[in-house]
Amino acid sequence: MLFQPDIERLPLPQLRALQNARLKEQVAYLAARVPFYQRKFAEAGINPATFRGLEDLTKLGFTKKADFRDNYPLGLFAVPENEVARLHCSSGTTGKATVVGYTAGDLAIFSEVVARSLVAAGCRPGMKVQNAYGYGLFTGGLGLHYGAERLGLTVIPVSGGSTDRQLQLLQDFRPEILCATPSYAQVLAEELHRRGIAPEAINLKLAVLGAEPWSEALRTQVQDGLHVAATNIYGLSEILGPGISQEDVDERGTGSYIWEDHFYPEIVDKDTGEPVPEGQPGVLIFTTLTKKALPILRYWTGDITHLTYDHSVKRTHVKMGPIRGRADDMLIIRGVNFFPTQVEDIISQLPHASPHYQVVVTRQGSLDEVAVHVEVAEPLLRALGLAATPLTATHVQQHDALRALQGTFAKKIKDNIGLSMRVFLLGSGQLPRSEGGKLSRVLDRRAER
Ligand code: DLL
Repeated sequence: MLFQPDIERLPLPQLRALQNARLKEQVAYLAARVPFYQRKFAEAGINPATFRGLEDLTKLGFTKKADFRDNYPLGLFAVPENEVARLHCSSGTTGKATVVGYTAGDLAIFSEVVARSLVAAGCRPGMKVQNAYGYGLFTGGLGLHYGAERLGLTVIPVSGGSTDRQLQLLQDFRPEILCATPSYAQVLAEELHRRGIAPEAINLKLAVLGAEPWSEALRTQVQDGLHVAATNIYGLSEILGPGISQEDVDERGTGSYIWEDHFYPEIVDKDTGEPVPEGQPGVLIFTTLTKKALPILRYWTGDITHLTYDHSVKRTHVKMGPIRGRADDMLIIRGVNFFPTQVEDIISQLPHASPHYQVVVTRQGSLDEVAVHVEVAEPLLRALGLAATPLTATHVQQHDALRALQGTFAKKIKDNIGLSMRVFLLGSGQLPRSEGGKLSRVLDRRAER
């Protein structure tokens, strides 16, 4: 399976006709099977028998994370349990997990769109891939695994973590492709450098990075450090998992193609829910067009981005920009709006800070207070003999390099964002991660008093 022009270059009128037909089928299917959607159709005054397709879609409200929680565990499923071939959970770190499921047919589509994504990333049958996404309930590990097998790659299913072993395998098995979160790819690049292993001593050529927001600065660091072309892969469990959109290796920096034959995207205003014009930022919404176990209409991802059609490129499918933050992550602190990714941009300019950070907002009296917790980069910790111990305020007081990092960081935040934030330095791995290896970038504790 390689580039598929009949799907990826389908002229827009035909793509719309395909989406329309599939959406009508999906609505009729849900109307016959899922009480949650039967109620939603009734509330919106939609008669599934006369539903016209895309033009009627916006009459329907959104499906939100809370709807999964209210129907925990399998209340939104459209098939009996014995037709569910696999279950996964999304990586939420608070409350009940979001449970998602797939029929055997859904899994075939999952593999197909991941394989298609890997082709766009530059992967070709016969190459080897080191898959450092977490295996388990997280969709990243198994999602990339089966997509890679479908494409005809040799898979090294190492999962996340164990940096020593990752580096060993990179040298011994010589894979051309690394699949990992961008922050972990950066850890590997730094470790390679620290151990004096030349990027040429390994055989990597491509990195397929996703599952968390990342910046162009991080792309440069990973590309330079590992000698790879790094592309973005995006997805979410509620809609499928990885493979909903993917950047083309020759069009890096111009957005990721959304596989529109399976997922219909919209961008809406985060306050009004109304559609916004092409190119404008808003909340990304997805409707599944072909899923059978858990079809979802108008899912509110909470991710902020924009969509653009670019007719001069390889494919007709729409491109999404990078995720600039989440609707529920945009913070208003003492009247200043800011996205945690602004903190990330500053961190990427600080050589002694790692990309692992967390913004914590609390309220003291009537004033909002913001603290940024950031893990110090490993090389500095090692140089100070602090690699194995949790970092405390006393350590920071004792070492000039740590005090300087703390001071510079706080000053840059004040200068660039216009807010004073307290900066706390931590040792590596001290911030809590979810099973998928992800960090919640924001803890908003203002309501907890
Ligand atoms: O993270 C699926 C995935 C696995 C994607 C491996 C790519 C690679 P969830 O755990 O359900 O699924 O988390 C979904 O992660 O709504 C975004 O906020 C964020 N996210 C995923 N990919 C990207 C990306 C997987 N490329 C949530 N850039 C999504 C920015 C991303 N954010």
